[in-house]
Amino acid sequence: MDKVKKRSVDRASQYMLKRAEEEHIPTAWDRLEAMQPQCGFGQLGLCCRNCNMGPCRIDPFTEEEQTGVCGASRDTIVARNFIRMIAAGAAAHSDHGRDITHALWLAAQGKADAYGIKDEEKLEALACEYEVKVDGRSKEEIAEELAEKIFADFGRQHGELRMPLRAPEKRIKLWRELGIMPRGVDREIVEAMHRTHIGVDTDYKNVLMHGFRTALSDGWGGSMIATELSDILFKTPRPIPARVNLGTLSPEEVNVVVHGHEPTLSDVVVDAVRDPEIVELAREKGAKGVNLVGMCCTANEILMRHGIPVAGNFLQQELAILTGAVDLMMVDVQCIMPALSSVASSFHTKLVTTSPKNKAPGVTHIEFREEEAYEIAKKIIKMAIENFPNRNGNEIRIPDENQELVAGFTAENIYNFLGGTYRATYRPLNDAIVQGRLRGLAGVVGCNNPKIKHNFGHIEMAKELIKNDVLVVVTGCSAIADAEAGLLTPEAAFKYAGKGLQEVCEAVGIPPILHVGSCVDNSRILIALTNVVNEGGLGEDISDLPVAGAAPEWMSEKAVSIGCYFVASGVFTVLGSPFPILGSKNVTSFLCDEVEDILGAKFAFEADPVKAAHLMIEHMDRKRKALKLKPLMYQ
Ligand code: SF4
Ligand code: MSK
Repeated sequence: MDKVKKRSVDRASQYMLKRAEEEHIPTAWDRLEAMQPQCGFGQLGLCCRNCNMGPCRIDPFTEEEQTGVCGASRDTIVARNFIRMIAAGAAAHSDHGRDITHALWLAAQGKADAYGIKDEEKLEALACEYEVKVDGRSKEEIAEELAEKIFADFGRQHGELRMPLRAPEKRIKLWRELGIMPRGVDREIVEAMHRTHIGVDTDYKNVLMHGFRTALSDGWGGSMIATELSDILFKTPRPIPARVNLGTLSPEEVNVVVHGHEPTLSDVVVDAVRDPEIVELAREKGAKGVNLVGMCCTANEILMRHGIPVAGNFLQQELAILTGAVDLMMVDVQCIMPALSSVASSFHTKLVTTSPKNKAPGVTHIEFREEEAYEIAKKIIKMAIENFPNRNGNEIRIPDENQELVAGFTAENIYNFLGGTYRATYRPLNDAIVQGRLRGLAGVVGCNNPKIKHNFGHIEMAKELIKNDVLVVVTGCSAIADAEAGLLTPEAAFKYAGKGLQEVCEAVGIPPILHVGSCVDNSRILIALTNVVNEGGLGEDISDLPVAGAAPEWMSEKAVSIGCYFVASGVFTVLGSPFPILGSKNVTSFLCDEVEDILGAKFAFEADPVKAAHLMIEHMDRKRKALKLKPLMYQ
């Protein structure tokens, strides 16, 4: 048992890891072990294979100024590799945003029956921002023109992206002065690839500043578009109770797991599992019904809007199949381990890919088209039902872990819960910070990574922050980790929060940690921070606020982009493991020090989540001092 306890703090995951060990089914943890020692050049960012004169690698131990064949220095190589990670992360989020725009565009023309305009108020507000005429037009006409204008933001050749104009004025001015105001979403990503081609940008600072611009085109562009249009199409979340962990799988029902990121198909699956024909078919096959659960960020999307249970986060995807109870796992894009097909082959589980962008050898592919979303959803669920009788009863081992949570917080509804009942206002939140009831705000986000004990970083950091009167917002796999530890309930405030935060939570009945959605929904945090600035009393820019961000268990390139758009927006950000940049002292000191004078924020790396929380707390205290805020009430 010791080995599994070292791998995860979550009891359900430990239970499944034990099974994996007994049955000799390798998981990500075993593959990480087998991968040791990992490539030191790669870890330090010192390997370049951007052209065929290479690959070139720079000796990290030599004092000599070594270069690649073309003459690229270690600084250039490290900076180039780093911004290619940003570009890939920004591309993933933004392509997600484009797909949602496409669904809205089809729905507006009546070409995708499964979708409709679910939040008209938000549609109209966004239409006004994009200068789309609203008066006297149908919601479909408005939505079609809005979708066209948003498509144009992806490929914009002139001017600036629209959504960054939501940022505080001072920040926009800074971005313009620095020449990093994002232009077209696709343009910034393409330019990142161009600049890092052999023989282009060799000034590491110039390379990195473009990295920030690329990241901004994600956070204030592609991701924000994904969030806003998903709210319009699938409805804006409201606080909603639900359940989490592998114990949400049912021994008596057909279990369908939706995994990945995009809500376009999964949101329709939510309706399809309730279709009488589906329910009847499930009964015919001897099941009590169909149990839909989510995994990773697809889970967060349908949890936030429909209260669908969450089976787990990134490192639990293989473990879900190891229960033997998953009849079908359908996946779309991002964070889907290629290993799933081999784990599934040890059980009766059907794995189905649905995106033309993500197929896997030997895996059933049922291609998703928005125009036939409902029929496709039903086809996949029927396949799951047909597979139910193939379950081997003796093989089923579902852990008994099934925790309550509350999700569904947004930048818009936070103020309702913090007391703004008369008019939409962040005043009560700002006042709580000004008066010292709350120390500040923190966003803890990002993935799991088998290099770090599963969920440990997220949970310990979140607990330390709330204990110190920091209101925490969470997204992605971090949110799921905290939920599994029971931290996303109003009761958690009494158990873990400091007295000031407890009072705030008690007054309005919210958990001390607010789940604000999937990875693209980190854009909600940017909006919430802007609202805090605009409300007044806490400075003129996001970098003035007593706030901080963290990704204690990050692994994906998207997390690199997220970290960079937070720093570029003025948020001090701590990572649980370093970026692969330590091969260049100059790049490291630029990102972890000098950039603070330029952007008002920087990165720090700290593996111990409690120490990392204290770096965030110290930062908040410095900002409180600079703002001359009152001392904390209870600390
Ligand atoms: Fe080597 Fe330069 Fe080619 Fe990179 S771009 S592989 S450093 S020659
Ligand atoms: S799913 S990007 S592992 S948070 Fe968004 Fe989780 Fe990270 Fe994927």
